[in-house]
Amino acid sequence: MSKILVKIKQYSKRAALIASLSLAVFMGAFYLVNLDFSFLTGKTTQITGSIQKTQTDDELQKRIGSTEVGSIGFVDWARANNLTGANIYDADADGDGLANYLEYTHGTDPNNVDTDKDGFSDKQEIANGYDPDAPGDSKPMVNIQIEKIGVEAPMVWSLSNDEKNMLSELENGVSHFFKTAAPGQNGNAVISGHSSNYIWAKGNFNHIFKNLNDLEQGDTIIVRSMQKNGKIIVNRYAVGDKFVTVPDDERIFAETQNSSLTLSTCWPLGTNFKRLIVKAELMK
Ligand SMILES: [Ca+2]
Ligand SMILES: [Ca+2]
Ligand SMILES: [Ca+2]
Repeated sequence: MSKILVKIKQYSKRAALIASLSLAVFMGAFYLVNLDFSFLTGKTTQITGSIQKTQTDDELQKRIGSTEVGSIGFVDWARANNLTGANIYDADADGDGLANYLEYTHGTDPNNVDTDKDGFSDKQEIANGYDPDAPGDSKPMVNIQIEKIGVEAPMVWSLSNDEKNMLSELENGVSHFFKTAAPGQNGNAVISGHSSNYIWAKGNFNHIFKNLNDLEQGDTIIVRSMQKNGKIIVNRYAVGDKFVTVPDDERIFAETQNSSLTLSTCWPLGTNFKRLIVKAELMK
């Protein structure tokens, strides 16, 4: 091997060593500056800081009552959306009728009247139980939980008052009466569930409300709505009245100013002569 070739080999070895050392120093510096491995894992963080807070701050809590949302904090969200001004919670930046704090709660765009661009404003969708961040007639997935009586069931949105339809819906959970208020909205949300059924009846929810009569004033009912954008809106209701009545008692569907919940089941157990009704109010 000529002397020149040996020298070239030595140089390239040194160059490779310098290159790897520089890369190591660069990676180290990059890590120190970013303190973040997301460039390795491919994960990106949209807004640094209080990601995935489960509790909203006190000011927001006053407005949303018992509702909880898992999300970034309101302040970070407001900053990311360029919301400024004194009345930042109650202001309505895009004029769609939905105050900023409600846009935050539902994960909608506070600077856009119609987040999912389906022709219906964010406010119209929420007031009618539709998912404001999923186009068309998509509704959030809703689940009802009443720990005291062991209830944990999906809520099926009825598309009509047809009894046959409702019976088939009750195979998949509890049933939300057509055109009654959406959970969490102002008005009366009416939900029915089986207390008993024929032993050959299909489905896993044939006795879901069999212990409804054990509920007492002040007991908690939790209704969770899950939007397509991942927002889970948790509404807590406190039990008020409870009574047994005929199926067409107008008190069952009576409208309310505030957000209320009416649970209905056939009564006495094993019959469908009467209804056991439990009324609850959204906790503030
Ligand atoms: Ca708005
Ligand atoms: Ca909006
Ligand atoms: Ca819309």
